[in-house]
Amino acid sequence: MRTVQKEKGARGSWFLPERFLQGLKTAALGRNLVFRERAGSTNDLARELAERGAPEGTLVLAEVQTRGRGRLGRRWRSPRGGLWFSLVLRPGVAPAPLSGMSLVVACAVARALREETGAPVQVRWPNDLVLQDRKLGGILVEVGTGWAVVGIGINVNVPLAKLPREVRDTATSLLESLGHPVDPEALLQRVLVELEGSYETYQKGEPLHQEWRAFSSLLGRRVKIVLPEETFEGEAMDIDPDGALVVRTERELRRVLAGEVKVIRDVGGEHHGGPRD
Ligand code: BT5
Repeated sequence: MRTVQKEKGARGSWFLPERFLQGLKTAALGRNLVFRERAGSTNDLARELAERGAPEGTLVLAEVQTRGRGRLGRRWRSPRGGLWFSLVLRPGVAPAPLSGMSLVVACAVARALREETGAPVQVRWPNDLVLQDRKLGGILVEVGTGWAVVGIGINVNVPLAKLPREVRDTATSLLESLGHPVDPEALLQRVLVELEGSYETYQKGEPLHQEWRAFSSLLGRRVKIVLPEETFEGEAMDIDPDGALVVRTERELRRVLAGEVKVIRDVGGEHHGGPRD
């Protein structure tokens, strides 16, 4: 069943729910749709809906978020021009480590962006979408009893000037990188199709780590890992089937399941932006 919920008086938006649904080629993702021109955080809305029994695939989309969230309570800037949305999922299996789930989503989104725009989007473990090491988007996975909410933010037609300086220095958008605007509706449709495919594979327990490796912006590079209690450096060697980043330090191989990664430039020789394999 297709359901569209749109707030009263919504107008002047690029997003037309009926047209979007007509062109959507998924079985479940996005079929139940909540659209807001302005929301606090689509993840908050989706969590409430999930708690109240919203079906799997429910999509919450906002044109602008006033309280967009990143991980660990960080802010996610969400001006007009971006794609800011969340999906309610109901994984049949106990949710695997969040890094695994983030990677499934991040790679599916990267694949969709590459196919729609040709931009060589990569995934910076565990949840960033990057273009030439600049942050193009991010994934925020949150889980509760019987549900997972996957939040996806993509700087599509966002001029960098619309982002605060501290973000501008490390961010990019498709508009900035390609030099022209991209159709956000077609992009969203494609993201949902790619995501549905990857989610099915993930649900069946089939391996996806070959793709995680291929899309990674980190492998073969010197990185600094920041954990709550310690920080260490090493070479990013691999992403294993659980979604852990394998880092070779001077003494040992370490598996990192969650944490922050910084690429260290100009250390250990050249810097290369492309995937290794
Ligand atoms: C993320 O967190 O990258 C996850 C972002 C998820 C956003 C989506 S939008 C739809 C849904 N609803 C929400 O409320 N959230 C999700 P993290 O790895 O913690 O990165 C956060 C950091 O990215 C911030 O501290 C800034 O440095 C930077 N940042 C903030 N806004 C940005 C933007 N628009 N583009 C690039 N970088 C940004």
